[in-house]
Amino acid sequence: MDKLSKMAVEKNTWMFQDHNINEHHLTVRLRVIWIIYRLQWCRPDTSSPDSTKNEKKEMENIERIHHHDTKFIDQNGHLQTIKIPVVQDLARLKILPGDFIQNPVAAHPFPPHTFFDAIDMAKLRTKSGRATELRKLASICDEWGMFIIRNHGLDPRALEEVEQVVKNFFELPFEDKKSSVGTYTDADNMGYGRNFFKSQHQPLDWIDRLAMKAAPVGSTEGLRVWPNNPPNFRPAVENFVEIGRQVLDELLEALAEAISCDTDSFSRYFDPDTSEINVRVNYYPACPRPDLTMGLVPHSDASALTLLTQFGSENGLQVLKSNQWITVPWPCDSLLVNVGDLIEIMGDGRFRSSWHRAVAQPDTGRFSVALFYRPPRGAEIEPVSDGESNKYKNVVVGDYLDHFYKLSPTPTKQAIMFAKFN
Ligand SMILES: O=C(O)CCC(=O)C(=O)O
Ligand SMILES: [Fe+2]
Repeated sequence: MDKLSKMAVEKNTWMFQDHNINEHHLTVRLRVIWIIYRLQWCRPDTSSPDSTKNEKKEMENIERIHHHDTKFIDQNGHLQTIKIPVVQDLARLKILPGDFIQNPVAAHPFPPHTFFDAIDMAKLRTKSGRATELRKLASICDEWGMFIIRNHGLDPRALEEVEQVVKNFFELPFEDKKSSVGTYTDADNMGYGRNFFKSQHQPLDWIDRLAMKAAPVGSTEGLRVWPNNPPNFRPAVENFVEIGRQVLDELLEALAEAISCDTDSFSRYFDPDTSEINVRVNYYPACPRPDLTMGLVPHSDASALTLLTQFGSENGLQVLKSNQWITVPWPCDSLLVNVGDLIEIMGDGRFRSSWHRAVAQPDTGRFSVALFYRPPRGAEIEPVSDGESNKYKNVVVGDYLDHFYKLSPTPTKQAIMFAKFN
């Protein structure tokens, strides 16, 4: 039996243990044998007179699934390529392969919504309203590590255009998507394909994604990073990046003021010509069993701030809060800002980056578009100080990013330890 199939069988066996079913019971034994026979595919039970027909259909379906050639650096430092099924195809066929199942099964319910006040950027921009809004900002960040913004002034048509080009891109046939974006020869996690991938033993996320470097301008010239189809993809996303950057710059100042630091304490590391903005489009197609898999595994962002818009569904983002995963009550018509690890370092821990994840939905697809904003790689961050000894070290952005990506994904928030004094 090949490794993938063996992993799937182990995972399916796990499901039975998890549900406390007596493994010695005859029916369970039969079922395990049946799963072994079906190897890696986890699908609704097809033990019926039609099963041979279903098996045949299943084999035909499997042949219709495209694969991403996913590159990663193995433990010996060698560049490897592995084929991973395109989730959009799996969704169309309503199948969840065993290697998308979390082990142990991440039986995550969809926790109840809680109230999540939004930061009113219009008030933040007034002399009289700023102080109140700053207090709110500090308190929401403290509680959630992320916040919603409203009245931000971003042209709604610009956001609609982003939604349109993203949907148009993912509606293209697989081969057109591939040829629209081009291929990548390294493992820098850019382009159309899989999310960050580290090892063959890692459960796969229910996600197809498209990632580009949007700033500094010119960072991807010569590389076919931007889709050329739909033709207005790049201008629409670049426009979002530029107007999003203005809001992020304002928020960097507001966050510093919110903890009574100099206004430029965070913004001083940024430079319009050299700061980086990476764009990641996350697509979580409707999933036949969202309770068994994960859209995007738990992580913090390796940014200073991340600006996010979403469409398709509202219930995909969860944040760890008091050791419980909570669905973020984030309406589609507002934008969300995530505090990233670099702000945690800049603020000497006064702000904590959020530990968050995304789950797929049973009957609707969901998209999010994230702008990851950070200083240039060469910038050295010196955490703010209140006269006491600092909790975080001076860190060069590029060193932190190298460490973050070498370590990730991790089950808990570990990368940040790199920047902390013990
Ligand atoms: O899909 C989402 O809402 C979250 C995406 C995210 O966390 C990321 O791209 O880093
Ligand atoms: Fe994230």
